[in-house]
Amino acid sequence: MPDLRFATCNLCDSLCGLRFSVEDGRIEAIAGDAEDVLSAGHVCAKGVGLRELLSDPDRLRTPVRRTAAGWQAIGWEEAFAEITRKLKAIQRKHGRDAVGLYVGNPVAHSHRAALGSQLLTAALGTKNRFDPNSQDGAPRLFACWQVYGDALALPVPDVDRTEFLLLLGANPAASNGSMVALGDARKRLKAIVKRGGRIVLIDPRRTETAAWCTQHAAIRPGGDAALLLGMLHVLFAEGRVAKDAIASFADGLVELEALAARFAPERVGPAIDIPADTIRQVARDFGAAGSACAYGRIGIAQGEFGPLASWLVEVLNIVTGNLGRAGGAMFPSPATDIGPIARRLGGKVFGRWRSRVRNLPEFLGSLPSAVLAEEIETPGPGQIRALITMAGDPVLSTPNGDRLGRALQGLAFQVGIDFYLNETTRHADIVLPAAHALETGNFDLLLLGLAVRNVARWSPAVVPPPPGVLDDWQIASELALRLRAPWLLRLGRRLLRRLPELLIDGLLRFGKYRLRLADLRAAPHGIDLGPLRPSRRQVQLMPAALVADLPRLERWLAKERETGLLLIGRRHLRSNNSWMHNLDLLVKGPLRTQLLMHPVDAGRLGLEDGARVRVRSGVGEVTAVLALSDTMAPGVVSLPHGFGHSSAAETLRIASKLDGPNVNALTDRLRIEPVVGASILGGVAVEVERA
Ligand SMILES: Nc1nc2c(c(=O)[nH]1)N[C@H]1C(S)=C(S)[C@@H](COP(=O)(O)OP(=O)(O)OC[C@H]3O[C@@H](n4cnc5c(=O)[nH]c(N)nc54)[C@H](O)[C@@H]3O)O[C@H]1N2
Ligand SMILES: Nc1nc2c(c(=O)[nH]1)N[C@H]1C(S)=C(S)[C@@H](COP(=O)(O)OP(=O)(O)OC[C@H]3O[C@@H](n4cnc5c(=O)[nH]c(N)nc54)[C@H](O)[C@@H]3O)O[C@H]1N2
Ligand code: SF4
Ligand SMILES: [Mo]
Repeated sequence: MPDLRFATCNLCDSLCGLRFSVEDGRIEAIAGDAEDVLSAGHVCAKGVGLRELLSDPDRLRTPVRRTAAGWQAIGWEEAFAEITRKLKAIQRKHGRDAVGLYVGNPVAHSHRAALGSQLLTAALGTKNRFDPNSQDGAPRLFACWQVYGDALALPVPDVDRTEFLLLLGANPAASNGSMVALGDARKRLKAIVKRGGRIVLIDPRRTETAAWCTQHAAIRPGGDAALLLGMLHVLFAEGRVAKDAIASFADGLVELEALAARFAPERVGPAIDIPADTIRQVARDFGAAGSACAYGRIGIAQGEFGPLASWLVEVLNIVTGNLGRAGGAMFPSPATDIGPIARRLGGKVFGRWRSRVRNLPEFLGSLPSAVLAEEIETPGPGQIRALITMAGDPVLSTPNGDRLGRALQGLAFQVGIDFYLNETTRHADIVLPAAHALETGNFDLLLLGLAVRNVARWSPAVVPPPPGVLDDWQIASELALRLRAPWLLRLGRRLLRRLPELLIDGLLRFGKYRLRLADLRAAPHGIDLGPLRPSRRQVQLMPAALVADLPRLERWLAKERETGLLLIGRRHLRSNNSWMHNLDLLVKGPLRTQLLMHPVDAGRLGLEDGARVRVRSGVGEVTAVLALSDTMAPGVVSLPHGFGHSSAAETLRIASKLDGPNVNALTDRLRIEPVVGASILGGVAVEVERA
């Protein structure tokens, strides 16, 4: 008889509770946990694919060293000793900043990896720390910091009660939601329509999510900030702004009204390809709904005006009286509130230091990834000579990634901490294998604070790690202490190993619900702490740092339209950023990496469905298979990111056979929005021709 174990999937923000059948220390089957307090049985193909992930023959199971004769297995002691010696020598000779650190997206879904990466960051003491925020969340985190005074104050849409949801640049039918834990995106969004509510989708592509919505409007890439100003114009002009209700906690209302007055729908409509009448209608519907919430994600964050659009989403929710009320945009009350700690440590979170070559600002402790290659390539004091990557693949996930791949070869020393020898870690001198969260136990510190119900959930280890494999906390804390405080290691690795759980227990005990980790351990399906609670906080509607970027938007609106094609991204349910591509279960079936193009554009270019095409941007070119699709807005084409594994033929034996290019060979590291330094990865001007 197999053992049943319950744990949360940590692959995406959805936080599905899964049921694992375990026999002889191996996972035999995975299903959704029908009793899970948040997801109630939901699981997607990736969650089922966790079984293949853990047993993937290409997964690293021992530290390895790159030699002229290929990869050589080495022991942990040898690996730790060599890494410590090399990093110390480089920092002693060239200063702390000579060692760079890239901490990738999966770290956000594992408390042991997250805490380990923080300790390693502190031990390295380098200004050259990087993470995916500048490709992802930075515009929204910056906007929320400006509006709510706290970069961790992130409201989530109260989807279970809302009457009207406005989705901008999000495709939850593929991503399962982002910066919000929905448990079951499909069920929750479909329920809105089922109970008579509406969902309006703003996206240049009529995506899989459009089928769940009551209305879709195809927007010109980058147009969301202008659209939102057009909507605010209508709401103010028609007296639908809840002025009295918000006056006591919102600053800047008068100035906001004056600003919105300049953006009549008739002015912005032609520039964003959405008719003025549609802008008016969506604004009126939003304002008239009993409750409403706007929610914007990657499509707006990676756009030309990511911070402006992210700011205006918050503003729209606030001025319609939907902030902190049921059915609106609400602040979760998680069992562990890291906000107060972060605030105490925080203070200023932006521009405390700048990048050496291009003078771009730090945000929340990290520099924009777009400067990584130049910081490695450019000689002089402070040059990056050694790099550690932990759970990331910046060669595939950051702009001009192929150039970064070349720059890595000039490093004196590189370390990777990963399951795989991927396009980035394959350049490393030493790669350390990490255990998966299902092999160590996990608490999703971050996403539990962004769930659409207040829930608490501990995930115990489901199976043991492969013999001898350490987890991210063990690896990062060992390195950190060897670098800075080796004497602490003598206190005992047993205590050190348990430290993350002791910390979680402490956070729970001091949290709102006075829980203990033991309470969570005793509740395998999680603890439901109720629906989101109404709350109120002081808001700044017109933050100077964002207002300062409006003239750029005005110029964009006034500018003559280019006629070429604009490239946007796309996600697929069976893929996860740059990985999960080495699992046959997930990648088998039809090709999913084509360049999507509207038939009208293809006709004009004389291209037919299935043709191999060359896609060229200002910085690079790739080839892809063309697929004609009237889901695309004319003038807009789409490619998914995270592919381009062909160079890893020996170490990613399945992924390397996939026919998909590295889309970040086309994105430009110099294309940065000026507010927070985020990369503009959307709306890339490209030319397409037969290859
Ligand atoms: N299956 C799967 N799930 C994932 C991931 C994955 O790779 N695969 N990645 C995870 C991560 S790290 C994240 S951050 C989230 C992201 O989650 P989402 O934000 O939902 O990301 P996408 O699915 O890329 O949806 C972005 C949408 O924006 C549209 N878009 C592009 N440009 C514009 C524009 O200018 N304006 C508007 N309005 N729309 C635009 C695109 O057509 C696309 O449909 O997903 C997470 N979940
Ligand atoms: N053009 C374009 N570029 C994009 C995006 C886009 O939409 N368009 N999206 C951006 C976004 S939103 C993000 S978040 C980034 C993501 O980009 P990255 O930050 O590079 O993250 P991933 O691609 O998820 O990195 C996956 C690596 O982490 C390893 N890994 C997974 N789990 C663990 C773990 O628990 N421990 C360790 N040690 N390793 C682990 C995997 O084996 C894999 O090699 O990409 C960004 N890049
Ligand atoms: S939706 Fe996300 S959390 Fe749920 S099973 Fe799929 S990958 Fe895991
Ligand atoms: Mo992301």
